[in-house]
Amino acid sequence: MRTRGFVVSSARMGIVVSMAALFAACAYGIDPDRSGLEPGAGGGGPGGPGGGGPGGAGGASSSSSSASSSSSSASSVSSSASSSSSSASSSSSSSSSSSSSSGAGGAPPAGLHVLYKASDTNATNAEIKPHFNIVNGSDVSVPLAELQIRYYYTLETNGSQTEVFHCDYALVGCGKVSGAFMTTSGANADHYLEVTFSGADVLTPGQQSGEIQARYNKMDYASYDETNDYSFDPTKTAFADWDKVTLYHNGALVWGVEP
Ligand SMILES: [Ca+2]
Ligand SMILES: [Ca+2]
Repeated sequence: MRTRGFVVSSARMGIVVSMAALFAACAYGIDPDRSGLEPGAGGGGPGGPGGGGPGGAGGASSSSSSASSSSSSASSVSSSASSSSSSASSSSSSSSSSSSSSGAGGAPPAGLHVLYKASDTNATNAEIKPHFNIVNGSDVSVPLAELQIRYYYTLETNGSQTEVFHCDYALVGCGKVSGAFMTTSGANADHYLEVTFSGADVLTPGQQSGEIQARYNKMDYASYDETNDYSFDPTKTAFADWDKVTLYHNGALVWGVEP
């Protein structure tokens, strides 16, 4: 009984051992699978994040490009804002943009003109006060120093024949504005005041010089008679185009009609 029982038991042991071996084999067989999954899981890992990454990156880049496009539209707004501010400052500090200018030897830029205003409408007193505002209606930047304004009149023979120029105000600064008196001939004109500019200010397309308030008188403050002056128009008490005030670019007529 004991022996048989032992045999049986040993046989059972054998079964147990063989089953243990099977389990061990199975367990061993699973290991490779597991090790195979690991690369798979590893591949899936990188694949997931990798595929998601680029996709996410693409989404991110599209959102960033839309962000950049909105920022570029923002910059265009700011550049237009800066251009409007530069036009507001009327060429006071735009010397750095003096790149394009009109060719020195080329045709004068078309579209430049000068606005005129009669600040003193009394035609028979001792002062003449023409105010000007140059408008760059051309498509190129023009250095202010390349422009000249002429205001024509007849100089009465009473009193001093020497005249004195004053700049009462100029947006660009009166230090950059000069006035000279020249003789000429024509209907209602034997003299003209020529206003010239110095400095590096540039009028970009569409920009204005801003107000230039000129005034002049005879040395002894003898009276003028402006009723016979070519450029005088007492009806223009606000800035307006006036073709009897002429504008030149490097000495070439670009606006107005000479007497
Ligand atoms: Ca006057
Ligand atoms: Ca006169």
